[in-house]
Amino acid sequence: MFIRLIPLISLVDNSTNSRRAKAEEGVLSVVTDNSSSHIRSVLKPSPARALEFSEIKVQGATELCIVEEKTSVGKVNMQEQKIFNIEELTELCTRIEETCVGFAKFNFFQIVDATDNFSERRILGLGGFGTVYKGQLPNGLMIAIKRLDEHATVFDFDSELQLAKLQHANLTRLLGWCIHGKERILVYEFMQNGSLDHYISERTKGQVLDWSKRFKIITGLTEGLVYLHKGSMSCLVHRDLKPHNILLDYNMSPKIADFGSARTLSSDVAEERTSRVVGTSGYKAPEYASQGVYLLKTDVFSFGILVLVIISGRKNTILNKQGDTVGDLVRDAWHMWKDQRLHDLVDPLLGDRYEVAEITRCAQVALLCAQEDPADRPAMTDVAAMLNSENISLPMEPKQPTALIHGCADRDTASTYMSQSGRTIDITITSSAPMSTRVRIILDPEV
Ligand SMILES: *[C@@H]1O[C@H](CO)[C@@H](O)[C@H](O)[C@H]1NC(C)=O
Ligand SMILES: *[C@@H]1O[C@H](CO)[C@@H](O)[C@H](O)[C@H]1NC(C)=O
Ligand SMILES: *[C@@H]1O[C@H](CO)[C@@H](O)[C@H](O)[C@H]1NC(C)=O
Ligand SMILES: *[C@@H]1O[C@H](CO)[C@@H](O)[C@H](O)[C@H]1NC(C)=O
Ligand SMILES: CC(=O)N[C@H]1CO[C@H](CO)[C@@H](O)[C@@H]1O
Repeated sequence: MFIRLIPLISLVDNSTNSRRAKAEEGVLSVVTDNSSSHIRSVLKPSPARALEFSEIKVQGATELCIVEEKTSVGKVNMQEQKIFNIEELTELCTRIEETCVGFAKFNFFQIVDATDNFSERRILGLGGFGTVYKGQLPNGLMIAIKRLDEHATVFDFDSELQLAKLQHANLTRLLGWCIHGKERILVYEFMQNGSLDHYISERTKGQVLDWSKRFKIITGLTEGLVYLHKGSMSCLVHRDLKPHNILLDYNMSPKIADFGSARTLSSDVAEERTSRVVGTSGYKAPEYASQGVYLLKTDVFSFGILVLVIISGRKNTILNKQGDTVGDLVRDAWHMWKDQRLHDLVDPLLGDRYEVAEITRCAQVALLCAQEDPADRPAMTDVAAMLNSENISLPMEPKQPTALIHGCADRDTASTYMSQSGRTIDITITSSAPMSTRVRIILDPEV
């Protein structure tokens, strides 16, 4: 037997060039680095042992992470293990093309022309699973082209395709697809004003966003999410809402983008569980970050954080070592609300040029959304109603986030999710270190 190790995704700070996944007990030892796409390594004593290893050590994390009760990983969506197959994908795209107006097949040469043969000067950004280029069609229309890299799984492509069926002014439009040899490409409408991230992280640009623009972004996002959760035929949970995934058009109207992590739920109260926790620290809801559980309320949490970030211009930092689940921005905002000094939360760039009633209302609603227990969070339809209401008092009050554990230097929390199907084992390792590593091990019969 051989083991093939393929890094599916690795979000690592740049200083960590090589990561190490090592099973103790001398069963298996594999080292990956930045250059390898896959490594073959001989598996020692018996193949069955490999499936038993329970301890994984990651360089950079100080503690061993224990894979607990790996049989109880919950209801894992089997589609997540699907192996990429080009014919199947082409068939799927063709089928969607037939039913979705405005979704079309692009010729590969059209794409090459539109991007000057994927010129570096055209790169808009690097996403989780590929590179995004700016392109122009012969008729002048500007487009954004996402070229998936070889590590992207069929599922990453599949999830994005869900967007083809959705049409709403506050979601980006998926215009088409192209599969050519190994190339998997998606074509989107182009957004002139880039992502919200730029305006939040670059303080000089933040000046551009006055309160009325920020308020418009908040209400636009609300509308987009109401549609995503309820308005379309299915209940779709985005799972990775953050400023980077909010694009702004020429009017500074927001559009939700990047559906690579989106999942369809069977109903608006359904809960699912995954072994592949994606999403971004500071925006991930506690139930999702710690247990891989996601439901519509998981997006509501991220929305709450987004609103607090838009109001304050601050980041939400999770203090993992002290048992923090919601982040420092939420804690601070809650105390300001309690002490009736929400004005302290407001981005200094806004000066006093804002509507006190509007900002207070947005902050209160955001705090309701960013509560630890999903059951306490309002649904997006309620959020929309609360934001639209003139009434100052809200029907509920946000609960205080649980206290941090002070004193004892808490162990670094690290968690590992493992799921197994047939010949593949997927492992997700999350730790408080600024990295998260996902590996897939495929067992090949000896040749
Ligand atoms: C991997 O990292 C090393 C050390 O930083 C660097 O010298 C090397 O060029 C990198 N390899 C690739 C393929 O990026
Ligand atoms: C585009 O670039 C690739 C590699 O960079 C090259 O092989 C190919 O010939 C180029 N195609 C055109 C049409 O210029
Ligand atoms: C947004 O885009 C429009 C059109 O391209 C441009 O006129 C405007 O200055 C941009 N706004 C910002 C804040 O960059
Ligand atoms: C405002 O909301 C409070 C609490 O829900 C309610 O008691 C009150 O009647 C509402 N006022 C108006 C004018 O709707
Ligand atoms: C359909 C819809 O609700 N579109 C909204 C998207 O967001 C902008 C900006 O907030 C609104 O003006 C649109 O009405």
